[in-house]
Amino acid sequence: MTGLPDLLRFQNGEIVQRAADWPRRRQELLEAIVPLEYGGMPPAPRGTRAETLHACPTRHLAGGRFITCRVMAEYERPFTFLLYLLVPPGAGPFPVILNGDACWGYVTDEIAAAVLRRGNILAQFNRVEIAADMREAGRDAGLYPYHPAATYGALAAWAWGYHRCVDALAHFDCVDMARIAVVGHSRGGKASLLAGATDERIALTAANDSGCAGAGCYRHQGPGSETLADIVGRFPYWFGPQLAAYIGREAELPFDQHFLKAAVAPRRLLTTEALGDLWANPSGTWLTHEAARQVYRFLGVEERIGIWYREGGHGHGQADWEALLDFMDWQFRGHPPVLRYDLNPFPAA
Ligand code: GTR
Repeated sequence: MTGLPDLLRFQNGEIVQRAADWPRRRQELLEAIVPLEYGGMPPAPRGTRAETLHACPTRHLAGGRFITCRVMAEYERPFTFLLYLLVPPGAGPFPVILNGDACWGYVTDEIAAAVLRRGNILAQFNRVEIAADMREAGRDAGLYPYHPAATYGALAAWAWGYHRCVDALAHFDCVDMARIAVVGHSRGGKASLLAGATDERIALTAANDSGCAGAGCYRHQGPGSETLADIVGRFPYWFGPQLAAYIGREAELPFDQHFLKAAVAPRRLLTTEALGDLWANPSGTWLTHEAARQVYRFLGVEERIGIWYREGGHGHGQADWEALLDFMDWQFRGHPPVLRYDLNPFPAA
């Protein structure tokens, strides 16, 4: 239909017949996409510790508590970074939304209060503590010196950050480990999608306007959308070293971005998109969504994958967060959905 590689056929040509075969196919998908596109994942540490550095009430944020925590990934030398939790009043355990984009500061007090009012913890970390988002920073800082022979790029390092935060969240009694959602915007959404695809502890994966190398599509470039040449040219350090070889040969890639989406199945997946964000390829994103949805249908959980488009341009604002909160309330709490998460705005596509 779309010319995208088949998700429900093993590499040896056999058809995936039963839901019980899905974990094996999922593993193939990850092996096709993660090393080549993202340079592989950083090796997991021996363990992860969480040290609470400070806890205090907030006056303005829905009566929540604010906790600062140091996450310590145990390698020969520990690698540490900070995780901030905003916890609603009460004992919990509460679902969590984990966002890695603290470097951008777009989470307003209104957004934070909305997350808490619905009984969720808002957890945030700053992914650039793990790998700088600067081409000139090289590989001498952040996590890279811990694994000198590794080839992972910044997106994989940021996804690793989500995973270590999940480790750290397990140390908090107020956290419901069965209801952890991750989210990120744009390059942060590429990272949250990779994080959710590669860690089955994450119950709900969300990505906002993640586009090229996120929820987008290399084989269908909508008008004005970012291409592989564009992204690798400007941000080579986000990726594995082999990806650039496919510039101009995208049809030969052994994956497209529907692989990453499908690797989240049967867990929950939501992408939030903007029709005016042409750079992020909203129409190509619909195609990878449809392809991944076939897997959810095959597994009998079609309602667990959603996509939501709004008017307007690139950004992660209140409306995008509300769409995620509604989806979470539906998926985690059984509240009837307020919005539609299956509408195709490109009926002719
Ligand atoms: C752009 C980049 C996109 C997207 C965006 C962002 O410059 O080309 O892939 O990641 O930045 O992160 O806002």
